[in-house]
Amino acid sequence: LQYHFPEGFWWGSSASATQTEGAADIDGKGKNIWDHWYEIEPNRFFNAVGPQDTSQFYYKYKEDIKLMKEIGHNSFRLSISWSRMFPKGKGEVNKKAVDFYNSVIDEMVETGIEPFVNLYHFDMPMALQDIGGWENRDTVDAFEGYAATCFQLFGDRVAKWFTHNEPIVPVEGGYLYNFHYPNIVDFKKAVQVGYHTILSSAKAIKKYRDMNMDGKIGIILNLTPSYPRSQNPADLKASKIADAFFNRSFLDPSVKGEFPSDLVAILKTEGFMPAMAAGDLDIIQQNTVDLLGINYYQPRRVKAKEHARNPDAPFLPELYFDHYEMPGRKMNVHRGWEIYEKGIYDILMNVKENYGNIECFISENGMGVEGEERFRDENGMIQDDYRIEFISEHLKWVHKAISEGSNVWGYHLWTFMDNWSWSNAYKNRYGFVSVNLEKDAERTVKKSGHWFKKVANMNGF
Ligand code: BGP
Repeated sequence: LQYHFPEGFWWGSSASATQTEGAADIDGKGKNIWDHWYEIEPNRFFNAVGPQDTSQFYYKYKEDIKLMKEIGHNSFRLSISWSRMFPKGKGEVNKKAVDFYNSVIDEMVETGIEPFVNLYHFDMPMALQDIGGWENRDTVDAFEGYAATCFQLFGDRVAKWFTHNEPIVPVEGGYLYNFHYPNIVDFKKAVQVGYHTILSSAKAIKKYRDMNMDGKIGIILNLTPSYPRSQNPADLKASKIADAFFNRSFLDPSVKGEFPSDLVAILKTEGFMPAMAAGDLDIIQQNTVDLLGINYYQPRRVKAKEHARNPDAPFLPELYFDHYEMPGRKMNVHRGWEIYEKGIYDILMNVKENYGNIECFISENGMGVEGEERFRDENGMIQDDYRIEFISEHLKWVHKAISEGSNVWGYHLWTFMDNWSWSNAYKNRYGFVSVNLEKDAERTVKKSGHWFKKVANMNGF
């Protein structure tokens, strides 16, 4: 083996409730923002396919968990649907939801796949969105209650918890760049939403520890290493500001318990400091994560601002920098994202050097490809060699980081099986396993799934 990984490395994949379960209005589940948005604007979604048409994990989880085992998984990350557990976001827990998650978790444990459970993956219950969602501090309390219920009900079998997946994405999508509900542009609200999310994470972590649970709790962040166009001071400065807005904004409070001072200075100058209550900052400071999940897809390339600021334009972080397209960059054309494998190593080294080398793992990395059916061979297998190359090129850099002392403990692909994606629906396919939407969501393992099995079983490649 050229690339050998440490004993006990977590091999697996990740997914989320809204993207896989289906059964969106069944067994007492309440609506979340995606159900609602689809109802009022179905054409926003690729081919007008909404979250009720996902891969039917709700019905097929037993088969799926068997398949996970078959392709070498020792762990799998799922999320709990808040609006399935609490149809109104709080109040009485939905017994059918408890039965479902109990059964999924039991099945995983019996099969030998460690459940990594995330509490919030973009899916605000509509009843709470109606009072402002994360804009409203009451949602922080509701989240704490929901989290405590999950710890209580499932914590005997789940030893790895995550409060949020990519908490910056609902801020960007919902309040800055128009790709999540409520789909407005309002930086003041964006900051409040981000702040409440961080507070909710710290409060859930505190709850977990107060309840003396036996396990670890963390957060999953999408980190986009910020690279300047050149080493000119102006480019370097722009890149550092972009890093503050998009990485350190959530990484610093989650791991260090404090907000980055350069970001706070900008928020103060611009008049965007969020409303806070006495004691909040202590809670954030005292309840940092045990474990960090890192989602990595693409870098962020940045250059100094080239045009003067338009005082009439709504405030966006881009007032402080411009995006930069590096000539000759490698692209995933289906998603429009740059592929830069070394980025994963740079993140891990940054976490090692500047974040106390906290225990971490790659919680998402992957390649969405449109029209994969054309790669299906006569035996029915999708020959996704590009995915194998994508994964192995990233794993090489993870391996190098380990050899230089990084405390990284796993690699989860996004995603296990092709699933429904926020606004892109089923356009791009990411899975180790393909899902045939025309044929009762029939699953077939792709070449990458068979390859991954070998990697996981040999602990390297
Ligand atoms: C991450 C999300 C996932 C997943 C993935 C791929 O940001 O955590 O939920 O969707 O990106 O992105 P997309 O589906 O938009 O192509």
